Amino acid sequence: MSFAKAISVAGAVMLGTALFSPVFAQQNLTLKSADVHPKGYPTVEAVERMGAKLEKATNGRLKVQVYPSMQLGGEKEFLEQAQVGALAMARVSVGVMGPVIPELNVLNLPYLFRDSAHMHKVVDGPIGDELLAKITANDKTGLIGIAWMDGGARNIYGKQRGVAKMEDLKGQKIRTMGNPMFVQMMNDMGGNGVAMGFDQLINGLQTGVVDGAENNEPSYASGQHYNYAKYYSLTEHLMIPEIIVFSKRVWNTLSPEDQKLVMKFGKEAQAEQRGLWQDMVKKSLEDMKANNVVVTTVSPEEKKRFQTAVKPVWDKFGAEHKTMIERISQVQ
Ligand code: BDP
Repeated sequence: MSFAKAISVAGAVMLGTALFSPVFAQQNLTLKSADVHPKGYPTVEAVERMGAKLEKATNGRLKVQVYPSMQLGGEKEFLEQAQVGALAMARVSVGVMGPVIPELNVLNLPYLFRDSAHMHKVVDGPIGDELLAKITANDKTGLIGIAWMDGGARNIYGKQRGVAKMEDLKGQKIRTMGNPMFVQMMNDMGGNGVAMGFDQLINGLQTGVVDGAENNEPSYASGQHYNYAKYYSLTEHLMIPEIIVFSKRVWNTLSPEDQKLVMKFGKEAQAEQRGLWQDMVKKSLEDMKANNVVVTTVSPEEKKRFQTAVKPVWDKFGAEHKTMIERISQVQ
């Protein structure tokens, strides 16, 4: 073979390589991910484990670096950063995703799920897959839906007193996540809803901008919110799944093989996080006890009253989700 021919063959091979096995298949990349929770929290741990698997499967080519503890701000900021590709992944609550992906807002309706098992069944099944696909299909948001995480049930906590009935919420300013649905929900439940980022909450409690908030035991305990609000009441008004989203900008630089790995390990993270969650709830209850938290139970009758009280939220925000609500209620 002449020298010139050899060069042109090499060129054709290189061109072929460029066309058929994209250069991005071999890139080294550290995928940045963010979470409001600290290291050791079930969602942080699950994403770190997902990263370790990804690193092993790609011989160190792909790594995940989780930025915990609101180092990168609150969840609204995470979504913005993922949209522009500054973050590859974000673990956020569906609470903040609702206003961004309208189809997901159905999961934010108060007292939607009968119990945790119902919620798990829904997100693990076809409805869960369908809703993740809605994120990916949404052109405006620039996000890919990867996996669901457990967030237990949310309960109200405050500085002044426990909430055994609606009247106990009177005059209390209660922080909710930034979603108009929750502000109205809190107002309907008898308090005054104040939307605020999780990253603003401790300051809000300290300065008296709010008298309380609502969250699951792990968020309350790991954030040591009992230092500012000791009364924790089991209203269980929301059972909001959490979610891992991926930046489309970063996604499009990954080879199809790498994309498959991210999806696969994401699904595994979803299953693994559930066990971590159970342990964390137990640990959080112990921590709350050790810190003299006053836990108030809510009788089934009073829970019924709360459910009736939030009907206007369903009328206003649920109407567009009628079919999905029906499908969710049929999941056994
Ligand atoms: C926690 C969620 C977290 C939310 C937070 C909140 O894990 O994603 O940011 O609640 O209330 O339970 O903002």
